[in-house]
Amino acid sequence: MFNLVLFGPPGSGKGTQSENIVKSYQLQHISTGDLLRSEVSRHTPLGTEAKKYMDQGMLVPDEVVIGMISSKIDETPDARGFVFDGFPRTRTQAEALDKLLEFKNTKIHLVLSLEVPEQDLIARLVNRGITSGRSDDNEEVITARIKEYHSKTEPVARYYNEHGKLERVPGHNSVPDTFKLLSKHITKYLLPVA
Ligand code: B4P
Repeated sequence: MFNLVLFGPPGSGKGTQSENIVKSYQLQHISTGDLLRSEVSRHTPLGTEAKKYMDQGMLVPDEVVIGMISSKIDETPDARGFVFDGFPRTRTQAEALDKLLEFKNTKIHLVLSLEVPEQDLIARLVNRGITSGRSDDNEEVITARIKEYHSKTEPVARYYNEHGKLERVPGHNSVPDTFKLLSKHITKYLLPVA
């Protein structure tokens, strides 16, 4: 089993690149953003709670997200591996993920951090907001999301760096060029299937 964390600020391309990675390497994709948006659109109690935070650009509480991840991993016990997209976003989530995976006799093998200048992040997300209908893709909420990233999520990169798992990858190039850079790191562990 090979488990990858795709890390980076809002709009760095985690969702975009995850799609390519899961196709090429036949891995399971777990995106906490997608899972939360699905709960919101189905008006579940979890979704109603999460929406309050997401609409303000704040992180959803750790216990909500960790519970969701645990049941998602259990859905595909025979997976070749997982791509965690947008998770972990706090040190508490990172420690919880390590424990969950240890319990399943596996671990995080690699963390790829997409590095993109802040002005590009804002431009991408504002642009997406024009068509996405996402309530968190307007300039005010985007600024709050980036602030939340610096205060709560950046420490996760330090955590993985201390464990020797972090690789920083430039993410400001085109989608295919960025995918090539990410693939260089992944193929040290796993060969592409497609
Ligand atoms: P997410 O859904 O994870 O979204 P994101 O960080 O904004 O986007 P991502 O980095 O995936 O960018 P994307 O590829 O889409 O989070 C949304 C919210 O959910 C959070 O704010 C939080 O409230 C909550 N949440 C999620 N996970 C959580 C957790 N673990 N704990 C607590 N709360 C959590 O790309 C963005 C845009 O850029 C797209 O339009 C794309 O087309 C474009 N793009 C991508 N790559 C490009 C490139 N190379 N060049 C040009 N444009 C590019």
